Amino acid sequence: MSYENLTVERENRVAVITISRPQALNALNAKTISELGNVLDNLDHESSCRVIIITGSGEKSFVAGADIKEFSDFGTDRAEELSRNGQNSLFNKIENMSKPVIAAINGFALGGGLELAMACHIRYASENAKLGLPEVTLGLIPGYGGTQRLPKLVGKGIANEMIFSAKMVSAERAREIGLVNEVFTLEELLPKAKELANTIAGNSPMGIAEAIKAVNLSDTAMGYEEEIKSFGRLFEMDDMKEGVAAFMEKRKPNF
Ligand code: CO8
Repeated sequence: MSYENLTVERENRVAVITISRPQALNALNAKTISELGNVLDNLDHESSCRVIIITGSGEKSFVAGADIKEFSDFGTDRAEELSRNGQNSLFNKIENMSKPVIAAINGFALGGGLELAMACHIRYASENAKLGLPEVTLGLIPGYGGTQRLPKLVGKGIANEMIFSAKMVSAERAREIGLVNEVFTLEELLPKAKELANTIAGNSPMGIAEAIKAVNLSDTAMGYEEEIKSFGRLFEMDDMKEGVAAFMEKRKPNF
């Protein structure tokens, strides 16, 4: 299937989605959000795909935000709808995928772009990346989950500073505050993201899917119970039988 604003490449059991609207620094318009939602739905059901990487085209920008030109004349109802649809059809979907999604942040990750990266399970960045939530400079607030996910990643104090000041942080600062896991040169970014993806792809997909559910509930009262339930469910699944058998037989598991 071909998309207007994305490309999808598969390598081994890893799919790389590249957001490509270079004329707008890969800003997320409605079409791109819908295409991303569709491709993620397909990949979630594709058994040959175990890990997904999302990156931006070019060497300057991951995603420079939601497309400001598209919503500039909206009123309350349409703005709420845009925010709600985006959250449901893309941002929450990523967080709740059954397979890991890695953001490879290759430049600006601003507004909806940083919110997209924060919805992913793991973030790697290139040295030139700049990350921020500049919505208050537009008289707005983050509307794709940024007020909720940023405090969970970096704590309320730093999140407040970033949101109120609208200042961008460097990749190195983002690593210091836990907003990204690792920083690489631009050339190394995608190979390193693929290396991690391939390591993950060799592990039990059933275990990973259950781990995603449990980790996603880690800041709720249901987290411990979900962990117990997931732990139990896995004992009825093939991956656990293969993983434990491989350990006993001193061989690598074949998931
Ligand atoms: N939307 C639309 N177009 C954009 C965007 C954007 N977010 N960012 C860049 N562009 C366009 C520019 O308009 C320009 O197009 P043109 O050449 O036609 O004028 C082109 O991309 C290149 O950009 P610049 O010339 O500005 O490049 P610079 O290197 O000078 O600057 C910056 C790069 C600093 C990234 C600058 O482009 C910028 O500040 N962009 C806007 C960043 C921003 O404010 N992002 C947040 C947007 S709001 C948002 O994300 C809200 C999320 C929640 C939404 C909830 C529901 C709606």
